[in-house]
Amino acid sequence: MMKQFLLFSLLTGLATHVIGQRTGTVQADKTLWYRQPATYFEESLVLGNGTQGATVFGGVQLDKIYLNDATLWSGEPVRADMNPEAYKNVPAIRDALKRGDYKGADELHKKLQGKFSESYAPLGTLFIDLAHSPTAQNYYRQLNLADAVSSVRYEVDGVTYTRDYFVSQPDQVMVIRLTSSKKGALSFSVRLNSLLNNNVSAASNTLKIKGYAPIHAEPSYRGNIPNSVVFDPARGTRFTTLAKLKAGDGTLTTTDSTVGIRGGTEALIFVAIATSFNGFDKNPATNGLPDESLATNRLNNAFAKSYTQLRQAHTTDYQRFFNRVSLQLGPGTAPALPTDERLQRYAVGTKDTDLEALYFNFGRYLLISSSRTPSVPANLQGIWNPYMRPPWSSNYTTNINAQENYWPAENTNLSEMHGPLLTFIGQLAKTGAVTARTFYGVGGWSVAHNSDIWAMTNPVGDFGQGDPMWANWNMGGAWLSTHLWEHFTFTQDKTYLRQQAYPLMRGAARFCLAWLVPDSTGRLITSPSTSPENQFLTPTGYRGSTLYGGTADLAIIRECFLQTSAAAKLLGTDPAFRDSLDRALMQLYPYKVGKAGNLQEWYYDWRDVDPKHRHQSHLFGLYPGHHIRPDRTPDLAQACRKTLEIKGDETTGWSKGWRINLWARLWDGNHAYKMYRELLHYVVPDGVKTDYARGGGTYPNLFDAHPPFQIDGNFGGTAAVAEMLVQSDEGEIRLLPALPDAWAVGSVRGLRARGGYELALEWAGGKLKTVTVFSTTGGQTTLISGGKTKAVSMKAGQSLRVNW
Ligand code: FUC
Repeated sequence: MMKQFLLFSLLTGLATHVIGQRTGTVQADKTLWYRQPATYFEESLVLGNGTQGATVFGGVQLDKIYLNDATLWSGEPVRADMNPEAYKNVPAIRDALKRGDYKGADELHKKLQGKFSESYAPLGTLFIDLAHSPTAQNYYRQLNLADAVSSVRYEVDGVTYTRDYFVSQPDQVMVIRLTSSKKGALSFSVRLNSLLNNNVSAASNTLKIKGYAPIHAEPSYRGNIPNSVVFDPARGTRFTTLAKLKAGDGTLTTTDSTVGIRGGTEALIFVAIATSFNGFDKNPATNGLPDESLATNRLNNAFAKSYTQLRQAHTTDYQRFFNRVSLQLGPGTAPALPTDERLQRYAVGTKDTDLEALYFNFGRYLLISSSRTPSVPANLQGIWNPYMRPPWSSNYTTNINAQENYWPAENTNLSEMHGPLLTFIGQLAKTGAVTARTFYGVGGWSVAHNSDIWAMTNPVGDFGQGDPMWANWNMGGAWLSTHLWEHFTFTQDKTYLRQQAYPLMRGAARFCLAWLVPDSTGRLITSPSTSPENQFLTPTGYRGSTLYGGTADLAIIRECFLQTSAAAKLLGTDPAFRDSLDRALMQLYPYKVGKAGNLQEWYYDWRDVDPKHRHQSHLFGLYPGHHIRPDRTPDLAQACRKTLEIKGDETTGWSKGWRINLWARLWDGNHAYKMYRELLHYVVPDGVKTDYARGGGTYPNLFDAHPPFQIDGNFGGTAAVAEMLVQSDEGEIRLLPALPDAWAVGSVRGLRARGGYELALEWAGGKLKTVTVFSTTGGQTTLISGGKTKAVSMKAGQSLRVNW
């Protein structure tokens, strides 16, 4: 894997605040803390080892911890050929569009629909009932991003009680340590429950819950339709959760459904979880993994170790990733206030650069904690979901959300965490080949706007019930394939490019090549097309979704072709295919600038039904794509800026995350910063309430509010901070391209740039002072900052410091 740059591997920020051990200090940019337990999910503190997740409420007399496992979903392997003759409707839709019959095209488009995705399932809840009075003094709760441990401390009747919680990747268990300051004052019992079909038992010091996920769960937005959640004892993913107590002292207590300690001083709770999920194409009931023995082995292995050993292994593992990057955005301005109070002060305009860094650090923490399961990427809620029918099924929404989760993966030096998405793409290519053939009548592979753990790729809508506005978009494969190339450009791993990435990129491009048709002038367009979730208004007043030549489709295809062609060239392979891509690129229907100076979203200069719509997929070429840039395509960049101005800044969380990146790519640091502040706008926690109008922001636990909670905004915002500080392509690295006035002084170490570089920057007075470049693979690049350029040529493993 990646060689570590000595400069960056120096452990930073090790002064951790470990409550149980009473050492160290709170770090304003690495500690989330509160003076009260969580009431709402959006106040809880989340932990995870990339597969198992825990949501800690930290209550005084009753502590509640939601448990999750990334591999527990409703359903079973998808039958991709669910609508085998759907493609036969394509010519009729094209004809309707040619006639200008947009209403007819919208109706016919519904014939290209299949089933809805399955749903991420809630595994269960662990309760700790504490046998002391409910009135606590000096309550304190924290999540320490420096070591990925959450802690609670309070006093009851003069006794200090503490709990430390972490979910270990190396040992595959959750560990909770409970203490009391007075000998024998710790008495508690543990319960487990689950919304899923389950069975609880207790024996000696171990609780066991066995259960299984539904065979089907409908998206929550479909409301109370019949059979919205269906359990079948013979089908679906099984799970086992075990909770086992280890007591330093005191008496062990056991009932039918609880285990506990009476009169102890220190105790540990071990929680092991396993599911039968055995891959997207294996039946989890008949061909599943042995969940019970997996959980038992994990439990026994961890149980044999000491707390110190387990905690040390957890911290070492986590810090291997987290400590790669450190960020200072100015002199520390943070008051010693709880995180929720800091957010509220920030919302009224108070300066808090440490809070801005904390949000960035938290985003990296979330990716390390939610994305370490091969082929199972972080979903809409990462891995943290308590609901049977979570918002939008907590699925993979591939018209922006799943991809946005991975925007910080490469540039913030968490390339390994990109892995689950990259390998998932390989599975999508398999079901997606069936989708391409049966829904569109072409080769290659494609993904529509939703997916799930079963790698479903079909357009959703329950065979004609869905609105084409969202159901029929089919550019998910082409968009996802750009992640493969991004991974290569950052790592320069040519073997990966040749063996894994290129064949998949080629398949995505092949679908697009075959799906394109000439317009009346011979220019290549998509038909039918939709522009993610927005609607047009035709001159005759029809509000529609289905059209030909939508700009977003063409922008994504353009990027996909440019990258696939570049990959073929680099690998010296596939000349004929590369030729066909290059020819198609020249024939693509060009971008158009509309009357208002905006980048046109539709083939014609039609009005939008909602000009402030949250999606901005037609700006794909500016970000996450690379083919629109202020210096290379100034007119198009200006049209993108105009589009963003027309849209305004008030929008949902993920959309703000995206727009900050777009403003950064327009090299407008102050506008990017304005929107970053708005992303951190305090949102009152209130459970699951979907409210597009209320505007996105941040809950007390720093979770992104769509609203409701959706993790993509966290990741979009994290990526954007890096994008404001460093931008790169294969030939150049721009340092501080979008530095806002508010971050006039600062430093960052460990960000990555395309071409295989790792960087450390220091700046003051809004200008770069020094840059240290480390090259992992060797190569040439040009450093650019503040109107100066410097070409560098480096050997693999070389490090170069430049005083700017
Ligand atoms: C898309 C967006 C919504 C939401 C959902 C999960 O449909 O338009 O805002 O983020 O995905």
